[in-house]
Amino acid sequence: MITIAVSKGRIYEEALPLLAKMGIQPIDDPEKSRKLILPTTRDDVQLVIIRATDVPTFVEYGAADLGIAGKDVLIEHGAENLYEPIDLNIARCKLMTAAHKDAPPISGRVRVATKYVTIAQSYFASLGIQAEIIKLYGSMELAPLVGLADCIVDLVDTGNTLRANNLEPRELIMNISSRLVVNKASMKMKNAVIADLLAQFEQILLTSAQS
Ligand code: PRT
Ligand code: MG
Repeated sequence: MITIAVSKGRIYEEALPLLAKMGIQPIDDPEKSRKLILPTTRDDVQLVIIRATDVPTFVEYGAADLGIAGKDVLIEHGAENLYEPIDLNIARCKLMTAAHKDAPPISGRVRVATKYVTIAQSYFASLGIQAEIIKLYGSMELAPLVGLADCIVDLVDTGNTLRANNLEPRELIMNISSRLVVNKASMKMKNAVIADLLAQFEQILLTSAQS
């Protein structure tokens, strides 16, 4: 059995068409069903539905053979213990700094609210900016509005969330997309099946890039 870890929401929605092209279609809809393990139309493949930030952990420990996770999550978690063979180019967005639209440019000493503590720390260090990082688990946009932080580090797609809160994007830290990750032991022990799945993923990405 091959277990693939995926999170609900945007990654699942964008991964589904790719998986379908490989003949892997979940029997239940995870947005409706409460099941956390979803059998698929391929007898030897099942999906486990978990939080986006938990995907690297499940794959690292071999609880899932494969996983789909955002580059943001992989960097923040540390992905040395995983293989990351394929950029699936889905769930794309930008990791950026953002601040109140009337706030001065970021400089000197700053307070930064984010859930990406590790990325933010090394980003500001690389610029020689002294940053005090405040870890939040959500609603980062609120922090500058209530005086908790001077700026935030967060994902931006359309920019609507920032705009709705009188914030504006400032500096691009990195472009983000979702990656296929593989457990290192599975890669050896289940090599034939996994190599075949990787080749199928690559073929599908190639075909969709050409069309
Ligand atoms: O939601 P939950 O707390 O369960 O977990 P999560 O937020 O980690 O999961 P999810 O499904 O929201 O995001 C999973 C992955 O999708 C992330 O790790 C990214 O790699 C990727 N992704 C792509 C995004 C976005 N685009 C995105 N826009 N993740 C989050 N957002 C959020 C962003 O944080 C901000 O709140 O959407 C808002 C901004 O969107 P715009 O369009 O208003 O700019
Ligand atoms: Mg979310």
